[in-house]
Amino acid sequence: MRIGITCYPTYGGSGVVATELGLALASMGHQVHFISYAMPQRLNRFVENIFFHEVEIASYPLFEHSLYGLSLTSKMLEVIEYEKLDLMHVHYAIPHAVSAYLAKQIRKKTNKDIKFITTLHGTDITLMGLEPSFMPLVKFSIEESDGVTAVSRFLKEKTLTNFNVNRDIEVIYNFIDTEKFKPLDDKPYHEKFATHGEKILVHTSNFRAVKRVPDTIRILQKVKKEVPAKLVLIGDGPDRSECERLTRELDLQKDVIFLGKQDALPEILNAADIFLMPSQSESFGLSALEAMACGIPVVSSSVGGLPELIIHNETGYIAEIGDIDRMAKYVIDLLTNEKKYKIFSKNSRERAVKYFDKNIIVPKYIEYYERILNTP
Ligand code: GMT
Repeated sequence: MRIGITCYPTYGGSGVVATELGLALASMGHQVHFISYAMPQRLNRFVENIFFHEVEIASYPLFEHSLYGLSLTSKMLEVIEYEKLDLMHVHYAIPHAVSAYLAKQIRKKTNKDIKFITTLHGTDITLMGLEPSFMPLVKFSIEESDGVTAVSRFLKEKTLTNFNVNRDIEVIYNFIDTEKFKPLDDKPYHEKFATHGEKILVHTSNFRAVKRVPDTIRILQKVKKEVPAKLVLIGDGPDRSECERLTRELDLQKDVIFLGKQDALPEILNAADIFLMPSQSESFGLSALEAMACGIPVVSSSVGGLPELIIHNETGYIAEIGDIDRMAKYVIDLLTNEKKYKIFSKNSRERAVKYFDKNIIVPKYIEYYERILNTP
């Protein structure tokens, strides 16, 4: 197949899923054309069967604000026509699904068609999509997509109820390469972080309010009262300054390590003992899955799709949003019970391999593409 993929190219889960999907499809011989305003983060090398088409953003004194959605439609039309695409797959509804819809309508005018599939990832449904100004547009683009997938059962249900849509939505979970994300015998960074043999807590995100990163620092403060521990924070975003301020306020500068954005995730995750995900909202929790595949138990909030990924009392623990006392208690429990820790670690890895490996999930996307292409 010749597939066009549009996603946000930045350090977020939807971009990661789209890029890894494109890479997997290309390795199977499909031709994949990424269409976005920048090269997706994980696409930083030459790969056979992968092509990148940059959306140029028109500038003109009259256009005080970017016309990205329209420029994207124009680029989609060009790539669909000249690269003879069979299908467009857009990730994150706003504005990608609307741009694809427009491209489809424009092609129809010349008696040509292009089918497009929209994958809903999270805040396009649970946060941004609910803004009154966006809501009708998101609802419309979901209804008009030829196919729609959601990354968890939770997200599918939210879409059907929040937007009052009546259509099929296929649940296709996030996936990872469990050969890349795996427990390593050699843990090169563990001693660098744990200079005095401390336990290591890790969190990785884009530091948006929805991730509740300050909770991880407060959890560390409580854990440290019982177990020597440090917190490694990976990623960057709007809440980082507040997190650095909180770290100073709690006098934890020596115990919280801000790494910023990092590429060597499997190696860094392998330095960890526990992964924290205290999110306000989380449709799936890709970064928790990455940790689980490395054999790191996760302590998280009970929101969204997290209970579909993390099995309470088997692969980790789940607590109410903001219940940092309970989350800290769970962390201490795991860090002070070696036998239990080993079982949770093994369960985490096994669950990631059995249910969320790319070799299990990518074929589900291909089957779905074929189903949509074969639907009249
Ligand atoms: O919805 C977002 O915040 C955007 C998205 C991203 O690009 O970071 O994250 C979502 O998509 C991921 C991949 O499907 C999911 O694993 C994340 O749980 C989800 N984030 C939220 O729901 C907050």
